[in-house]
Amino acid sequence: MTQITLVQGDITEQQVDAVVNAANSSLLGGGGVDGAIHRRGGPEILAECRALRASHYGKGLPTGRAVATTAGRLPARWVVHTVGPVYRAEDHRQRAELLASCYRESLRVAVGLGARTVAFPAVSAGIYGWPLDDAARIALTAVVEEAPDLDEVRFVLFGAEAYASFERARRELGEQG
Ligand code: AR6
Repeated sequence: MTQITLVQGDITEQQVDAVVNAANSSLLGGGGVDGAIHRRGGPEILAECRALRASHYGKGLPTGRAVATTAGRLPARWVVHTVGPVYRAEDHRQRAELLASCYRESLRVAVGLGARTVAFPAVSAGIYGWPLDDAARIALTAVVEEAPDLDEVRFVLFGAEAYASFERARRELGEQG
């Protein structure tokens, strides 16, 4: 059974097979986790992203999808880039489904590569504005429902507030199940 762990820290420092990047559909980098991954991982990741754009995603990687590159100088083997939805209260249900899809698709890509350990940030919960408690609930539910064949899925939360949200969500989901 896949172990789900929560840690407070920096995703670029995780020694796991695959780290997930909260990217945007251009795949050409940005701020937040995306900026940190490209900065620490070096230019090899961006070069692969450009190649993927040219070969498959000329119009950009759609929201809710995921695609992998190598991890450059990061202590991981692969980066799985996924595009979260921007938060908007109006069509919450549809956007929440896209956020869940980011987790499912990233897990499928990672399992397809042969990864045993995968680290996620709180996708969409930064620049894309998703409220942390809700983002945490969606993330944990998606991973539990997908039930991937992995040893560990690690959520790497940047700061005490994000960590507390995930801990609360895990407790609540555990009580339901
Ligand atoms: N390690 C772990 N978590 C981090 C790190 C880090 N090094 N840095 C930030 N976080 P965000 P999004 C947290 O904004 O909301 C980019 O420009 C952060 O505190 O990285 O999906 C992309 O190119 C927050 O809790 O991603 C897109 O344009 C969470 O990671 C856009 O931002 C996600 O925040 C995507 O926005």
